[in-house]
Amino acid sequence: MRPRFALAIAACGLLLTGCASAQASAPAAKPASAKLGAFFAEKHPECTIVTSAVGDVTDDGVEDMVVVFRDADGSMRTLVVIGGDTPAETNAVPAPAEDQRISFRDIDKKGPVEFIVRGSKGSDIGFAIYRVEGTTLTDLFGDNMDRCCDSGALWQTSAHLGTSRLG
Ligand SMILES: [Ca+2]
Repeated sequence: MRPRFALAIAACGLLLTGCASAQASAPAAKPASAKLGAFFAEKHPECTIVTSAVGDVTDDGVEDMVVVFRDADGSMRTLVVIGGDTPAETNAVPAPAEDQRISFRDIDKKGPVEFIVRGSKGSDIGFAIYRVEGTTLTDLFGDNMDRCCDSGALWQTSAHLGTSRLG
């Protein structure tokens, strides 16, 4: 009776240990955002990331990062850092001035997944739906973005960020 009891305790301990180590190795999805965030920071030291979200928006199984950032001139923009062995990035588009939020949504039920950037400027609230095609960030639909983003001057200054791909 006694040895059996000891065996049961040992088996139980083994199970618990196994379970504990499995839990410890589970949350390991962070490196993608760290790598993509570092790529952005290195490429645009003059810009500040306001918010970002990681998801595969190019439908290749590799995580990408949607970045809302403040440019050197103080204007808000959105671009996507495309994940891969050599990261790339899309063109930048105007982003809402305040309270920016990014969410992923499969609008058309086929890849790649679309994403929504919403936000405000004062009492104006707006949003836009985007899709990445190649390295181009395409604005599919939006509402009130012209009122919650900064003025048209940003469209011109965004040209220097343009579509750029390394390698
Ligand atoms: Ca991807």
